[in-house]
Amino acid sequence: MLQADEARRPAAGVPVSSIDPFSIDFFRDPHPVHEALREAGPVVWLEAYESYAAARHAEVREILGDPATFCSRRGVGLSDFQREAPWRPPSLVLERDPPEHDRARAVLNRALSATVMRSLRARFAEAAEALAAELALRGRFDAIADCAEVYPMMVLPDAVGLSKEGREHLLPYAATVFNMFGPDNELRRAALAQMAPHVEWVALQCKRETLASDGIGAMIHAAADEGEVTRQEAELLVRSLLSAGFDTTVHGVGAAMHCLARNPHQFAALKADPTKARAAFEEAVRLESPVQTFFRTTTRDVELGGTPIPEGAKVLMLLGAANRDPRKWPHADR
Ligand code: 8QM
Repeated sequence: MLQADEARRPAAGVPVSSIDPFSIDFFRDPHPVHEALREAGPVVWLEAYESYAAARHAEVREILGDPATFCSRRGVGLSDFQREAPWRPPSLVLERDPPEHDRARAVLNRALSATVMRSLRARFAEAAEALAAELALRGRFDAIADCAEVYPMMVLPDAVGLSKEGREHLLPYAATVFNMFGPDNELRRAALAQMAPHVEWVALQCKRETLASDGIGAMIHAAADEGEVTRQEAELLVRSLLSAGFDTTVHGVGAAMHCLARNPHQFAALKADPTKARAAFEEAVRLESPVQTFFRTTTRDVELGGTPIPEGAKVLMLLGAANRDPRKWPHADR
């Protein structure tokens, strides 16, 4: 194990980058920066954050496949929960490792099972068709504000069983959660400054008394009745749905429309064969990666892509860069 001081510098020969993958400038046009980070090496040292970064598909897969070495329980943002207190009680699925992760995940899996999805399908399809018909009548619409942000709100809150009151907190809450993963920059400070009312509303929504008795939230609380999780754990699992279910859906739907609008031949091919919808959506989330980055924290000294990484290091996975790695897909941008 290295001394704290040594851990703040990479081993000799590790490419060093001054790129800031959390700056507004970077977000404006991430793809050239992603390419630069991929080409710099299998593992890069980000001097701005004193952390490692992996932008290639192979290394990102290796990290994701080895939670014992690259753990989530010390936080999947830049902040190391072993050094800094988390801003909210850690998520039981996102910020846990096996085997604790799997116990919580099993409860969520049941609440989100194929059977449950089938029971929601008709309502979800009806809402999609109604929205599409309305937007088609308009002739011209904003694909994000008028569709990607609207559709999840038409179906998900009712499916979870949230109260009608206060649903406008959902997207700001999700934005807060995502911005809090980042470094102490203006985005994170702005998130901190405005989060209180959203956090308060979400906490109330997670309670069994608030949730409708026939929704996904109630199904999670049923696992507490069985003694599988505690009441408090059930509330945290509902919180996971409210943290991760909306924003990612907005970005997934947005990505799909963005890609189809810019690739008219692909749009025509999809219209000619709608059974390709699932593949088209998968390809859209590969190209646009609704979740762009997560960190892991090393639990031991390890070698990744030939690079030695000490215990207790934060390692940034650039999922959006890995998803366009030409080593994995020869025409990754297409
Ligand atoms: C990101 O459990 C949670 O609170 C949570 C889980 C996943 C995310 C964010 C929060 C992947 C969408």
